[in-house]
Amino acid sequence: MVGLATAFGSGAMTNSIDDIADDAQSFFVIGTNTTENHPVIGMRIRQAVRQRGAKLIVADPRKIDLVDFAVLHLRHKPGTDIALVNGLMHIILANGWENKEFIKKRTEGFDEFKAVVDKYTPEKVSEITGVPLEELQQAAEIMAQNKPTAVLWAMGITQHTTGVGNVMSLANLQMLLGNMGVPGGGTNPLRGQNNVQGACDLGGLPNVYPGYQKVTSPEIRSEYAKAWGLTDEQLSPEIGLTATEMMPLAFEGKLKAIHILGEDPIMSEPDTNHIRKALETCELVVLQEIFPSETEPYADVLLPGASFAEKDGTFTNTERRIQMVHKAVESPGEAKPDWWIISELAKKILAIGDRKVQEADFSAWEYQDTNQIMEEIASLTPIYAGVSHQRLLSGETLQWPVKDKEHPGTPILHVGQFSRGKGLFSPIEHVPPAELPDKEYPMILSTGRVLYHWHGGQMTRRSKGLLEIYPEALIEVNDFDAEKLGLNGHKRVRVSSRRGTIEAEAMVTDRVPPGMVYANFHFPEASANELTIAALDPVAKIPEYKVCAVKVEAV
Ligand SMILES: Nc1nc2c(c(=O)[nH]1)N[C@H]1C(S)=C(S)[C@@H](COP(=O)(O)OP(=O)(O)OC[C@H]3O[C@@H](n4cnc5c(=O)[nH]c(N)nc54)[C@H](O)[C@@H]3O)O[C@H]1N2
Ligand SMILES: Nc1nc2c(c(=O)[nH]1)N[C@H]1C(S)=C(S)[C@@H](COP(=O)(O)OP(=O)(O)OC[C@H]3O[C@@H](n4cnc5c(=O)[nH]c(N)nc54)[C@H](O)[C@@H]3O)O[C@H]1N2
Ligand SMILES: [Mo]
Repeated sequence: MVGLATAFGSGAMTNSIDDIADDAQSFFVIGTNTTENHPVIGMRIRQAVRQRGAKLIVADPRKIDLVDFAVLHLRHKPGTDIALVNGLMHIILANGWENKEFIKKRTEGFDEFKAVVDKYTPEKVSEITGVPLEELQQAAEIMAQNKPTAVLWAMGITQHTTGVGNVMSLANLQMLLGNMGVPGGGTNPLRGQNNVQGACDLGGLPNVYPGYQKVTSPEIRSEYAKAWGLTDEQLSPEIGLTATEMMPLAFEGKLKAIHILGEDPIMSEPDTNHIRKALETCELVVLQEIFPSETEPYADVLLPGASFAEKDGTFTNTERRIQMVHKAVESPGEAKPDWWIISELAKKILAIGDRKVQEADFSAWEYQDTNQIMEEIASLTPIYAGVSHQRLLSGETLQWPVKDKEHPGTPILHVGQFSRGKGLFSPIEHVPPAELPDKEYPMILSTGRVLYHWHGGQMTRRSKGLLEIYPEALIEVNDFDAEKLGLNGHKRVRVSSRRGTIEAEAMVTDRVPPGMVYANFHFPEASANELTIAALDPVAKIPEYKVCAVKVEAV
């Protein structure tokens, strides 16, 4: 999955779990179902509310569990976050609650930004979002009177065609209130996969080398070419493709081979029918997996990877903390650590490739262990420059940037100064989602997770205990809609979009508002992605998993 840049640089939590939990006077939890998807952080928020009276505002179309702990639940329409946040900032400015000194000293672009926010009057915002005027006023007041506010978000903010704009709006809000670079504040995207932060940090994005260094920079390219025994020309100066751009190209027959590592696109990419055809059309599909996933039938070659419990290395968690993992059990069969498979593959490609390869190229791929890989990372990645297995093993807990071997790491980013110098305010306008309900498809589908399962469920559907608790996909339907659909007694529903149809049991609940259903993508027999739309954010290329139009019928 692609990362999202903010006004300050890389997409990462600016603050740490501890300082947020201990020092935030208020929380703005927007588009994160924290207790189900980040249970440790969810627990710390609940404790902060109960034990020291921190004020919690939840902004989520669904009545998630944290709402029980909130002083205010803003139940806005899906895909209206920019309007909502602009509205809150409008009220903050109208009351003079902004941090004038912070804005003057540490930011730029304020006037252009303010010109846009001025247009988002409470009345206009209430109309777009469906949030009552008093609640908008209350939310702005709570944030102004309980500083600092920690802003936390996850996929409810990013998985939209306006994902980048949503994130930038939240950055605007925190700069306006002067909540950056202080304990208990910050912009905090809660990262998802155990090592998605590490994967992004170390170049698992199409536009950057490790440490968010641009592939388009000739100096950076030269540095990497030298380290890897290549000429500059052997490294592409062009930005590559994201996963969501590869699939349409495979579908058109323009992308001929794909190597899928630790992803199950048949379950997790939007519009499954489209993905099936894309993988069928692709001439070579290599799948590097720990289980025969739903994508396995489309693979020409399977490369068995070792699971997290069967290898050594580091994972970087959501608060930029680099942590060691150790091999606990032997891998079954022929499974090998992913790094080993990749380096063997690289050597084979170099050997048969038509580039004039010298012996030196191979040595760049001769790793003995992950300790040696970390040494290379440190030598080429400024934010990891001081990281070593030795330091981690001696008990140091390092959060990047770790600038050198003596540097203690950085629990809070942007103290005193932003990495780009001044923080940039961005004028952001509300744009509606790509597909809204109409006569034929009158309801909104939103998709996401439940506590008991993990994405396509390859791991969690193999766990007996979890399957006992949550054995099949449930679709959340509001009581009001259930009655309209004639669901009394029956519980099965058919949900259709322009792209596909699923059938599953309904869970009749006020967790979803009227007019909206919520489905997960944990079960192949009723996966939400049969229905979702592959509309992308133009910058981050993230799909709009959180909004599409559907028809719901009782069966
Ligand atoms: N149990 C479990 N935990 C997980 C995962 C898992 O599969 N299972 N996956 C991990 C991964 S990779 C990730 S990325 C994270 C995801 O963590 P979350 O983002 O918390 O997960 P989602 O279930 O997608 O929930 C998104 C929330 O956004 C809300 N939402 C939907 N549309 C909108 C909108 O337009 N605006 C706003 N403000 N909110 C909206 C939804 O109602 C929901 O509460 O979870 C991680 N943790
Ligand atoms: N509708 C809808 N779709 C979504 C989302 C949503 O909210 N709604 N969320 C999106 C998000 S945020 C995410 S992160 C994706 C997640 O989607 P995926 O990345 O596809 O899901 P996972 O189940 O986390 O992992 C995929 C596979 O990795 C394998 N695996 C696990 N460990 C290892 C390992 O060490 N090595 C190797 N080689 N393989 C391993 C597992 O067996 C699994 O089959 O889904 C996205 N899709
Ligand atoms: Mo994710």
